[in-house]
Amino acid sequence: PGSMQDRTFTALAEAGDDVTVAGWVHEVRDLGGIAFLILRDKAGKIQVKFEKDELDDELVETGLSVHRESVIRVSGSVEEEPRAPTGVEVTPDTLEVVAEADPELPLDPSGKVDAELSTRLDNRTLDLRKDEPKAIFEIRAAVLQAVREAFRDHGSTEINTPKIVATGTEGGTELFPITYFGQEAFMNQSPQLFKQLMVGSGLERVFEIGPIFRAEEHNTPRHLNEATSIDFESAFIDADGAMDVLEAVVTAAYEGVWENAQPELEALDRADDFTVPDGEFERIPYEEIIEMVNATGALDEQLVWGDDLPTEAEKALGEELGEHYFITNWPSEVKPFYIKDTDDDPAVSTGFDLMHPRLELVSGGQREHRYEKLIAGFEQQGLDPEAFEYYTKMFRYGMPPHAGWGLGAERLIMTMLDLDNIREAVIFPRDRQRLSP
Ligand code: ATP
Ligand code: AMO
Repeated sequence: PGSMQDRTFTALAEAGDDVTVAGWVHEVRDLGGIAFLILRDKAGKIQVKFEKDELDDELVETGLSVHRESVIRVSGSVEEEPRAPTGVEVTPDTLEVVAEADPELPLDPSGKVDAELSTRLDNRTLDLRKDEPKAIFEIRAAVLQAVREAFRDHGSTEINTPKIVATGTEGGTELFPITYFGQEAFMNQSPQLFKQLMVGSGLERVFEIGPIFRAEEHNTPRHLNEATSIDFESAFIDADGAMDVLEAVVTAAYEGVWENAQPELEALDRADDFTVPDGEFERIPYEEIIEMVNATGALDEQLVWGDDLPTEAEKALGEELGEHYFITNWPSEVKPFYIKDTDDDPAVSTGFDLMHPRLELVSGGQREHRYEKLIAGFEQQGLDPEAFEYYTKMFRYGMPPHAGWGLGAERLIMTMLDLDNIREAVIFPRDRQRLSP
């Protein structure tokens, strides 16, 4: 047994090489005089050939009795073999069982037997031995890398804000309370207030990719209790400026996947119909959206100004528009205290959402940066401005106009890959029923 480093990935084994490969027993096929073992690793699979007459009996016995999904290490010579799945095969000199797997597995990583999502989530280690689920997380990594690069290209600094906080920001009912050395505290719902505080600092333009926690009571295919939020906030831009950056970031995410994750798109059977957006999404004021929804006739009752969009309305719009679109200028009353009203009409806000035809991806807007107006906004929403003093105080020391948004990473991946359930985009999702693993 050598060190783990001196193994070769299966995909790099070429005819003529002497290699050591290590990985999982994907399959064993015993044809009598000859038998094959398919060994799988991160990079792919390779066939190991057992010509029983030619090999040491003990080696053959070990290789053919090992249970599926055990970890083995094989050293041998690689030869060309057109009938082998990858065109080459290994004739083993030594074979070592590194870690034996139980004969009974809770799910079948070879993918021959389908498993329920809950079984898959309970056994993610085995589940992510399969190409499709594994591809989702390689793509997720490509998305986050592209997003980071796009933010950097836009002069934005990555920050990390606290996840144990003293106040909520997105409505009091969805907070997870915790105790913090005898004091009331909460899991953070959004980095909203902290990212805003940073636009008034010397950093000016910031982004964060981090967890948000929401005590959503309902169990839906598009809500998580712990999600990953991609947040942006910048000094000296308005809502349109924030939407420009959002278009660039979302487009970069699609481009990054297209350029760096082709094999994974193929594994998910998405390579043929994957389209990178053209970088501009239609910006439609809420007022027009209401008319559009009413004109579809999809709802039993007509929407009126001030209504939130029911799911059926989002669905009808998605079908009509067929691609990403913005809903801008939401009524002020449905948006949180930190969203600025338009200058012309205090009933109309600068708040916007980015919609995917299937669901909402992003909320954002220009922020109220004027101290007196901010305090008045708290009072209007029945919040005690004193509890937020750590935040409001800084608006007295030079807070520039600013805008930003929050994009749910899992919703981005879910819509990009057309996944049915948002849980597919999280390795270990948190929902009403699921606290472990
Ligand atoms: P719009 O009217 O669409 O908001 P603008 O050209 O009027 O655009 P300004 O608010 O005048 O934009 O801001 C000037 C420019 O500086 C903008 O393009 C904005 O993106 C950029 N900017 C603002 N803050 C930063 C920063 N911290 N780092 C880099 N660029 C920044
Ligand atoms: P909002 O509450 O709309 O806005 O959240 C922003 C985005 O985060 C995602 N998201 C979720 N994803 C999965 N499960 C959830 N329970 C969940 N909740 C939210 C969605 C949503 O569009 N502070 C503002 C943003 C801002 O104005 O900058 C905010 O949190 O994709």
